[in-house]
Amino acid sequence: MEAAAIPFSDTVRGEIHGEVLVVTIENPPVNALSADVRAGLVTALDRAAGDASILGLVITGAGKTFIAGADIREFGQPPVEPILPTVIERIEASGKPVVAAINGAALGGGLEVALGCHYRVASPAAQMGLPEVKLGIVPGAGGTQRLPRLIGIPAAIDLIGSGRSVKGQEALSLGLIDEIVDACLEDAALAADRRLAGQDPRRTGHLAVPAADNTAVEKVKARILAKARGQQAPAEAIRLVEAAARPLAEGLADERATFLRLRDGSEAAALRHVFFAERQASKVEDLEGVSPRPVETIGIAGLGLMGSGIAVAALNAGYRVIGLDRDDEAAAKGRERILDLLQKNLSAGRIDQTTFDAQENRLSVTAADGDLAPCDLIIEAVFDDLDVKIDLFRRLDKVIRPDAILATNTSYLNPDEIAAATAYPERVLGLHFFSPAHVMRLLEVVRCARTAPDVLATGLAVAKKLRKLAIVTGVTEGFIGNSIFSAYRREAEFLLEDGALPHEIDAALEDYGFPMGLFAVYDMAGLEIAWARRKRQAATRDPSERYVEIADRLCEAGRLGQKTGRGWYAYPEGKRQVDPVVTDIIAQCRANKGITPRNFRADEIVERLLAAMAEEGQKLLDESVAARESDIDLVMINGYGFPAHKGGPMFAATQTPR
Ligand code: 3H9
Repeated sequence: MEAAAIPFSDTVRGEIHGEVLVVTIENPPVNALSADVRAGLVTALDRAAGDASILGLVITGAGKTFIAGADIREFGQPPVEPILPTVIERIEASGKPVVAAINGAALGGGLEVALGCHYRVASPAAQMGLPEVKLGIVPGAGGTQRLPRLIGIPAAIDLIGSGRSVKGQEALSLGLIDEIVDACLEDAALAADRRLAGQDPRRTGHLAVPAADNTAVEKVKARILAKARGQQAPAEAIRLVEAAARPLAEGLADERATFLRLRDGSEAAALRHVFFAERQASKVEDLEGVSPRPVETIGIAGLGLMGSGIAVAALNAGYRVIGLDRDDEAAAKGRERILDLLQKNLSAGRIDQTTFDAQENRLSVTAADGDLAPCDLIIEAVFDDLDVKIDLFRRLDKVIRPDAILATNTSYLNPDEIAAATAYPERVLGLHFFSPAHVMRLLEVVRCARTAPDVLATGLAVAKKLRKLAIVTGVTEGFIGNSIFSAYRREAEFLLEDGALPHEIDAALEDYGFPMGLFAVYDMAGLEIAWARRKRQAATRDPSERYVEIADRLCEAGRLGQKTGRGWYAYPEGKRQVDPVVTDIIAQCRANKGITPRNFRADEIVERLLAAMAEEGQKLLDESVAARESDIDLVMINGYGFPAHKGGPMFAATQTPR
């Protein structure tokens, strides 16, 4: 018999089903654990404890989320009672069984609530994890102490240290949940509650931490710490998990103190900025109420490295793909390259054979422009030359439907010029992918002067389906990312001339959190493309502007990077090493200009590079190329290795007194 809903707070309600109290959290959009939710849960527990007719409880979430965790917006504010650890202790201490019915994402504090429950049932697609390290914190409501009791120390270090989440089947094999339920989750939770009623509840916090194999612990620790690049939270999370075998109260107190300290620190502030920046980025001016055009088939012109990466991203997202290249042989090679990448996904277990077969069936290649006629969107990834691109767009203009969209993947050319050469410039936009396009998350979506709003909206909708982080940019040379990268590069070269050496600059950057210093990146990518560009630009360069010749001298000496065995560094046996020859070339260039070198501290190096980036960023904002500071931060973090835990160059500029 259905009972009327009992309100426990504005966001928590109960319903009595037989002798079980089903407690539902309804706090849209993601059931975050606001003060009202926490208060509602305590009221529900009080009600169950005081009502002899209630034998057990079920906790679940309304909508598609169980609980997304603590309310991140509350982090900057004074804590409001009851705090989450207290709520979870109350759940765990309940004499009546509490079952978590995990209907969707159970993340952070949400999973900690589930860990406090005595039994967990989950739907197969439910996403479970403790992603706190991604916010620069450790779990603060028992996660580091209860999870290892349930799944063991190595698996807990893996989940908490990486912040990755798992779905139903993996959660079941880890022992994180007790049951996966395909059909009615609530019925299964009610049944579990009835089974458990009257027994002493199995309290996670009272379980012994399973003995761990030391080698397994060290292996997973090394993996997590290598990725953490000096961030505090993963190391602290590991420390707390490793010490979980001590008395629960002691572990919880340590965890809470660590959580509070990290929450109020600079890394957490930066990562919170990134979290909200990502949500903000999808809100684009002038697009409210504009519907994207339907896209099912994507044409990709140019099946080189970039084009095949885009094709794989599109196939992964379920699109039909028609690849175009200049002749049958190039098209066949392109198809092979795409299939190779798909095969790698299959071998790595990222897709199964059925998906591989379906993707292969959705792919065709051609050398005839006319075969692109069925496409809803065509992305070109041909050689970055204006004439080549204009010629292609003019040809395509004639064969595709009038409502089909043309996107250019140019990095440096002016897409307005490409658009102007077509019959319908309003259907042209830029989709600037980063290589490898099936891996890199960033996508600059370029709004050209005449791009129609629904064309831009379509670009964004496709980006979302491709699971890319789309950042809208206006037209300027190099858009947001390469403009800022150029300023950064220029400043690094000024630093070289002024007295810093490549390895000193790289060490400062790597210490700051970049995965690789700038000069090491140059060597990896090869120096010749930029050299060719500099030679092309030489005639039009403003002679009054400071120009650093060191890179030219290196290239002239045949030092084109790692593939020639030497560049900014030497690479004996593949190992990066300072090369005195380079130091001499730099000294010579300084002497030619009469520059007396000075020493730079690492923090001075970083400060100068950050200032150059922030200044260029400000220019992009002033020119309305970028809509907001946080968009610039996201571009640099996701496309250029800027450390997320520093928040991006614009955020960092507001944090570091200069
Ligand atoms: C934690 O739990 C600490 C505890 O250990 C200790 C406590 C003592 N709070 O992502 P979406 C907003 S730390 C506040 O676009 P989706 C988001 O800003 C927390 N707001 O949806 C957006 O707002 P708007 C650990 C939040 O469907 C809207 O919800 N938990 C929170 O693509 C929709 O978000 C996490 O880190 C929050 N916790 O994905 C999980 N979460 O519309 C973070 C979201 O105004 N959340 N919002 O822009 C997620 O991963 C995704 O939101 C989720 C849904 C997968 C749940």
